[in-house]
Amino acid sequence: MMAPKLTLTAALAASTLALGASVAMAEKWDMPMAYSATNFHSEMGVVFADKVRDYTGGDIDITVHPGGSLFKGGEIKRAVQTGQAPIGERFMSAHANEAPLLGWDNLPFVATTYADNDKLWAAAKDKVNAQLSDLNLVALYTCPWPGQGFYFKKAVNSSADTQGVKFRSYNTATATFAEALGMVPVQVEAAELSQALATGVAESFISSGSTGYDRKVWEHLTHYYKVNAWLPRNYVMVNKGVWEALDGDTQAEIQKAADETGAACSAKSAELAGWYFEQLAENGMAVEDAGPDFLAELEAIGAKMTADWLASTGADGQAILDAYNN
Ligand code: PCA
Repeated sequence: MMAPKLTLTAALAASTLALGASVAMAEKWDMPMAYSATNFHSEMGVVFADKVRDYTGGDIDITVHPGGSLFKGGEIKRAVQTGQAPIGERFMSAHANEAPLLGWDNLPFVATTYADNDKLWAAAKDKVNAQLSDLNLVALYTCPWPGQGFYFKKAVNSSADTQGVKFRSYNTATATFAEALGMVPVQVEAAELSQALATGVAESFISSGSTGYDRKVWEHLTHYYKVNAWLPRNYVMVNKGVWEALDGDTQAEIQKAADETGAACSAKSAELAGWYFEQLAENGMAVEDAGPDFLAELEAIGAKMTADWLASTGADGQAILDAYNN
């Protein structure tokens, strides 16, 4: 009677081991994203998840949660830092209040084309990654929004027209910009933007044509000025501990998925930029270049903002701009 019992115990132990091993192999990762499901950033998040599943042979199974549905935009970075979520996506310069270097892509009129934005990222990347590492994060890929311009519910020719206007900001830099124009900033997530415009909490904002289109802002606003002040980036970040616990092959497979998705996302952004303007115009908005007086004021404010950023980032910020300008 001893032999069968031993065999049974051994068989049980073996199947438990096998079960344990397969559970450990297929890791399920929830990935909170801040912007709407139909936005290209979110669609590319799904492309990334599919590639990761494919390249890792199903070992890493990512579920995308767009629109701030799992964590609100403003909570995603902390969720990933603390490991509440292993991976997530967020607007990088939203974190510049905590780490000024992360505002590298929010410098007005410094890099206003996709090619220049790429060049600036190449100059900033190592320092930004070091900063993210200090925050317990690893960036897998970044992806630019189209150029940023101003939305209003009236024609605006200069700061004489912007005094006292309630302005939706998306980070500290845009709040500073608004204040310099005499506006009154309030920070609102893109996911809550339509509501803020509908209730009069905000009556102006700076963003791409993409977010204006996503949020159907023609229901509340009338004018878009294509200032093209900067092309800010979203980034997909993973918790550093989670990343370092992966074996090298799995890291390489995920990074390959990330590199391909980042390139495809950037190309998609460039491809859609003009199309968004057409949609705003078709829905009745005046889509125009900023007039010379307004533009001159924006450039003067922008130069001061870049100087402030350099003051807050010291030698690192200067090294990024020097590398970019060379
Ligand atoms: N859309 C995002 C960030 C930049 C952009 O174009 C937003 O307005 O929140």
